[in-house]
Amino acid sequence: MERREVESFFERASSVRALVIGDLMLDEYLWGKTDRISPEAPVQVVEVNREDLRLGGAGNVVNNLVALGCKVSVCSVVGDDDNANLLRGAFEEKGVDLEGLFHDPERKTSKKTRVIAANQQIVRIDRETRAHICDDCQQKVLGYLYARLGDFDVVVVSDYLKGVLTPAVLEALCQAGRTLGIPVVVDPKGNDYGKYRGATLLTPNRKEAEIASGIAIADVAALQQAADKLLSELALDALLITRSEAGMSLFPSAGAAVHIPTVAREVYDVTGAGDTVIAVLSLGLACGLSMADAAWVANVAAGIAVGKLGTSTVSPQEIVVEVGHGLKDSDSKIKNLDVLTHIIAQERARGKKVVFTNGCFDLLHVGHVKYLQKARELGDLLVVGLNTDASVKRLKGETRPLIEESERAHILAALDCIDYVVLFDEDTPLTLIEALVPTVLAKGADYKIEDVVGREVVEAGGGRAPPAASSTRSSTPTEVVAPKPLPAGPISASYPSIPGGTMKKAFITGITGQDGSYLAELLLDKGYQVHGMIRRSSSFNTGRINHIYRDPHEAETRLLLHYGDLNDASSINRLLREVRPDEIYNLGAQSHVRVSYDVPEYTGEVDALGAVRILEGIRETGLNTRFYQASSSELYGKVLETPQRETTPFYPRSPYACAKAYAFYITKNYRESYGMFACNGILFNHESPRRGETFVTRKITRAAARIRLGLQERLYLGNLEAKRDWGFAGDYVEGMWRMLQCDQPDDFVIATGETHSVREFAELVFSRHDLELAWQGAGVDEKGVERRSGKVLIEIDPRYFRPAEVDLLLGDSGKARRELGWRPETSFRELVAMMADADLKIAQKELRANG
Ligand code: NAP
Ligand code: G4F
Repeated sequence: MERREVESFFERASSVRALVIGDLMLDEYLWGKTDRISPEAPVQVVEVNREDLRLGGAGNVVNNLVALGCKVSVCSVVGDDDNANLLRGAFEEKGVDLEGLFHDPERKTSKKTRVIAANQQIVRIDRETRAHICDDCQQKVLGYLYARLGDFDVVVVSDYLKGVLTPAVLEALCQAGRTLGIPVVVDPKGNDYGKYRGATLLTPNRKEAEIASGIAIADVAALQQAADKLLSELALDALLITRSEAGMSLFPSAGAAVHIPTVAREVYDVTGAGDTVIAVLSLGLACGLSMADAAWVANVAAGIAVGKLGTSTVSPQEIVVEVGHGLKDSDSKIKNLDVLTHIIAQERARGKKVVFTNGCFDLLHVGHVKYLQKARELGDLLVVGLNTDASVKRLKGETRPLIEESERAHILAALDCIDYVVLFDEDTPLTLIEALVPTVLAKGADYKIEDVVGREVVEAGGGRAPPAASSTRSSTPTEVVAPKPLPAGPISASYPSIPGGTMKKAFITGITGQDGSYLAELLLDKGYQVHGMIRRSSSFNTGRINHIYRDPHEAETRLLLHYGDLNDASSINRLLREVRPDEIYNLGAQSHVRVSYDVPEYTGEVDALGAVRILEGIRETGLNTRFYQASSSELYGKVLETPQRETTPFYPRSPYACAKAYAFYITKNYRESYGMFACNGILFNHESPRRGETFVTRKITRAAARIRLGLQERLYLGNLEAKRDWGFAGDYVEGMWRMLQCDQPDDFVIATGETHSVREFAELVFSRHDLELAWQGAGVDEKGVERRSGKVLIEIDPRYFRPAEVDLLLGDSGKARRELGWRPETSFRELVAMMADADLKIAQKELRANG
């Protein structure tokens, strides 16, 4: 579907009348913390500090339809209690018609209370009646349906097996729907689908379809078989099977199946996505879309829903925006301000730098194009505000413009460097700038900075004062203003100058490691002279930095390596005296948690005492050096709070974490005792194609690629349930550097705010190689089996279990985001893809080398 079609589809939504019939519920969430066991019984005591009440069950479908803009009526039976009043109140607030909502004093209104502490659901308390509604209520429901069904454009059936949808109600509904030509769309439950016979469309998920059809769905052929069986047995018009990350498949009773791949970019929360699917799908059918088109839009909506935490609805604007992303043709680049405001808000939330410029662009010439290309280089996307014909006339006189606005917009949109074009009718683009709040304003060099319209808006949004224009050419704009590379606040304006020159000197321990190599690249890029400490080894260990290393005899070499060891204070002191660095990054460590159990004393020597050796060295040599200590999320260990932040207490769980805890506190102690500029970066797991091959992510990406090419049979793993907040190492070294540029030293968490299990990581990586995993067995006997071939690809080896495990890490990097302007740029899925693809290339090389 074209974006315009999707837009016009939603324009029709406000005239759609939808009936939702089914089991209504209240979902109550009690959030709290737990740090003690009750003296009364061996159970946790939860101190509740937040409560939340939401519409659940069929109520969430109502939520979704309301968010999409339709008029919604509800038909259901609830109790005659306080919870029923709460439900009524919530619906009335949304303008939902409740004529079909009946009360039975003998029933309890369904309420599910979930108690959640430390990100874990501890208990769920259900208060509900699960019996069929009484005869009297059934008559009321049937009476309502017979009287009102003809008023609706679509009926959505949301069944949770709580008793509203009796066989008699369903039969009457499906029959009347057919007679009146009203689509009846069912989200089914249970094993017996016979009661849905005659409905228009059913939307089971893969597992539900498997159970209902009695056919194991291991591949697309089995999926088709199951669909055929259900379609013919239930006399449906179509069946839509949702398949999680594999997308969804639509099986019309006549015609070929349509398989729609998922469009989810990042999956945070799948709860409620099914309700979004059925709501969008039903709206589509009510508006006269074909089943395939309605399913396509529902799939886009599902992709958005799973990318959100805690909210279960999706707005038409979000869907239009998402469709626009997929169709970046020149036409789709031209937006109205409402839609663009939404897009830009999302892009900014993703950390993208948005550049804005404006003009009449009548008779586009090469000067314009060069200027626009330069402007685009200042950020991640460029928005052009284009004066309408009327505003050009006012500004330039009656004879202008020579080219009318829609043509000018299309010419601009055809340029690669432009991402969006938006027309404005006012004399200045201030309204646009206020709505979009771009990160960078670009203007021609002939403008005086103080005259740039919207400058204050950008600065208030965090931008910096623009530099003075250096060019005076007026017809060819070349100068740009108001870049926002770093937040103005914490970045030191008075960075100490380096005696004898302006080039800053950094000293990195652990430069041959993953982080060391990315940090060295970053600092060289920033113009630093970089000194790295390396250990003498019988074989080369500089593989990760070979690409940036130059012969020191060459002129202008800025990367210099020195032998030394964190276990050898004399080497550290000598190097500090010789190099006299402005910044030290202490990344050197025995960094493997599992290995730290094998070499606990050595780990303490390097990871704990190594840090104090450097701090003492700085103190003794009297250098004014800034110090970064590579602290770790492992310090949180058996977590006492989720998400973990700077104030969360530590609970280290391994010799590695204990050693890092010492290094953390000694860094803080030298800061407080001697006023040293010393910072701890509490970094959560970060990975990359350069990650050591025995850390779990790299172990998986490497093995999956080798298995794909037949170089390896199987992968042995430990605890599949462990969850980590995995980011990209290339993003994280920027955070280290930013910490040392602050006015005051401090400690910062660096994390993505997303957590995933080892199992999930493995599934994604193998699926990237077209190897879909199914899990069989449990505990140490669990196996990851390839669905198609039935081959065992993953087994558990208890050797990789840890004596004490860190189960869940999830970081809150709010402080770093606010005070350092740092944020992760790479999503979890991008990281997985990057690592999987890099290891595939290595495996292909290996295969070629093996002949
Ligand atoms: P890595 O790849 O294992 O690199 C460790 C580096 O330390 C290597 O260059 C290693 O040199 C060096 N090293 C080991 N023992 C040394 C010694 N006795 N003297 C001097 N150098 C020594 O680790 P990484 O992933 O880059 O992590 C960098 C730092 O961040 C480590 O301190 C780690 O504990 C910490 N950290 C990492 C993460 C993460 O997820 N990656 C998260 C939080 C904290 P060789 O090449 O000679 O072995
Ligand atoms: O990849 P891992 O070895 O990393 P871990 O233990 O989280 O430590 C890494 O991150 C820390 C930051 O939190 C750093 F401080 C530290 O230096 C290092 O970079 O293991 C991740 C999880 C663990 O729970 C582990 O039990 O994966 C589980 N796992 C399951 N099977 C495995 C395996 N880990 C490894 N290494 N190998 C396995 O076969």
